Amino acid sequence: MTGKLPFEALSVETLATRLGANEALCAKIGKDATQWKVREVGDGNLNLVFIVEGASGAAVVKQALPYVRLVGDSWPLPLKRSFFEYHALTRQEARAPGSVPAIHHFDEAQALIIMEYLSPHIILRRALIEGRQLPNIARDIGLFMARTLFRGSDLSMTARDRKADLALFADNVELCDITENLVFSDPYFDAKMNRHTSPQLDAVVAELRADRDLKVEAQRLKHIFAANAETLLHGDLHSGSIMVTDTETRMIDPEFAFYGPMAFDVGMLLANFWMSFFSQRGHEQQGKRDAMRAHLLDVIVETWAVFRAEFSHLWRTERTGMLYQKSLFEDQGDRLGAEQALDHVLHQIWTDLLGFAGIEVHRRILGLAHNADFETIANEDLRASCEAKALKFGRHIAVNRRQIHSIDEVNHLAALIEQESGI
Ligand code: SR1
Ligand code: MG
Repeated sequence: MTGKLPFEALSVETLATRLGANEALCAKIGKDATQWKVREVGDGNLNLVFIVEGASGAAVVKQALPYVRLVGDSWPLPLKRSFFEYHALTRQEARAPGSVPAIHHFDEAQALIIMEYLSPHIILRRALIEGRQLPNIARDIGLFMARTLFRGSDLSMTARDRKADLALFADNVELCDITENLVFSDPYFDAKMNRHTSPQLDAVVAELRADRDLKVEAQRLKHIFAANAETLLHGDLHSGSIMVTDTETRMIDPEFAFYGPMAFDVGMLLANFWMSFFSQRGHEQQGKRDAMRAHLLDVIVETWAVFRAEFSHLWRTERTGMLYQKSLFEDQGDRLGAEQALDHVLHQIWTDLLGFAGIEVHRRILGLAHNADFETIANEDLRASCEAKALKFGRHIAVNRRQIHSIDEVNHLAALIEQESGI
C-alpha cells in the first residue's frame, strides 16, 4: 500500500492483499501473505485493531476509522488522530524507553500504524477484573508518567522545541473535544448519550447533577485542562490503555495526546485504580477480594511515590528548560530554593490530580463511555452499589481536593466508603 491511495478501512478479508507488499510488515512476520492469519480484536471505542500472524512472527495493525466506532458514522471523527498517536508514541519511546510498543510503520493517508504485537500481554483492566495482582505496575507506570510528563515540559525542553511541539499537537482538536465534553460536562447534566444503571442510581444521579459545588469544581478542572498546556499528555491513560504481563507493562493508545496539565494523566490513571477497588465487590463470585483490594490501595500508594521520586530526581538532574532555571537556584548555591519550588510544583499536581480523578470516576458511571470494571457486574443491584460508592468517593475528592493532604488519607476514605452498608 502506498500512502497516496485514498483512505479505505481494512477488513480481515482485505488486509493481506492490501498490506501484502508492505516491507516493514513482511520483514516482521514473513513475506508470504497467503500464509497470514488475520484477526480483528479491537474492543476500544474508536478504532480497528488487527493481529496479523505470519510464518515468522506477528504484528498489530491499528487503523483509525472516520467515525467513533462506539457510536457509528453519525459521529464523524478525523483520521488525523492516528498521526497524533504515532507522534506521541515516538516521543514517549524517546522519553521513557521501553514503555510503549515499537512502531514498524506509519501510513498517514490510511491512518494506520503497524506496531509490535505484545504477547502474552493482556489489557490491565482485564487483569484487575480477574483479580490478578501485578507487582510491577506501580513502578512502571509511575516511572512512565514522571518521565514523559517532565521531559515533555518547559522544565526540560528548550522553549523553541516545546512551542513547536505544542503547535503540532494543538490540532488534535476533536479528540480534546471528546474529553472536554464527555469527561468534564456531560456527566453533570442530562446529555443525550449519557447512561447509568437505572433505576438504582436515578436518585444519586439527580443529586449529583444538582450539586452546585461539584459542577463548579468540574468546570474549574475543565478550565485547567483546556488552558494549562504544561506538557505532552498521553491524554487517555486509563487501565484499558495499558498492557501487562506479570512482569512487563506497556502503555498504548495515546491518540488523545495533547499539551495539557501534568495532573490529568496521573489523576485519570489513579481514578481507574480506585474504580477497580470499588468494583471488586462485584467480582467476588469465585472468592473474596480482600487481598486484591489491599493490593490496589498499595499500588496507588506506590504509583504516587514512584512518580514523586522520579519527578524529583529529574528535577534535580535534568532541569534544563526555561522554568525554575538552575541559574536562579543551584548556581547561586540555593539548593533549598530549588527544593521549595519542586514542592510547589508537586503540590499543584497533587491537588489537581485528585480533582481529575474524581471527575473521571463520575464520567465512567454517568456518561457515555463506561468501563468494564463495573459493566461486567451482571447483578445490577450489586453493580449500582459499587458504582454509588465510587460516585460518593469521586465527589468527595473532587470537591475537597485542596483540603486533602496525603494518599493515605484518600485510601482511608476509599476503604471507609467501600465498607458502608446501605449504599
Ligand atoms: C467516544 S470515545 C469515548 C472514550 O473512549 C476513549 O477511550 C476515551 O476515554 C474517550 O473518552
Ligand atoms: Mg483508547
